[in-house]
Amino acid sequence: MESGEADGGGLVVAGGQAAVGANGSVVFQIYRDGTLVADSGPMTVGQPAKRLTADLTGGTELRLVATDGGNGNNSDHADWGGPLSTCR
Ligand SMILES: [Ca+2]
Repeated sequence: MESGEADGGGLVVAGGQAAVGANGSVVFQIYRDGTLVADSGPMTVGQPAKRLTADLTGGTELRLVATDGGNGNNSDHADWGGPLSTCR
């Protein structure tokens, strides 16, 4: 996902769900200006979606990242659902 502005402070809430295949595993992360501000931890197939919340105050760039969970990308599939940002 491309960057978004959080001028003057903001909050992002996003859900993530993994993965296709028995061996699939991913990690969802939110970065504010290159700093990790939320991390789902490892997620595997069959787990319910997790909601991540991050404070974007003072940030100028938001990145939503899905990694391979540290074990390669075999069978990995990651979906971000309904990212929502708010300004205060
Ligand atoms: Ca993986």
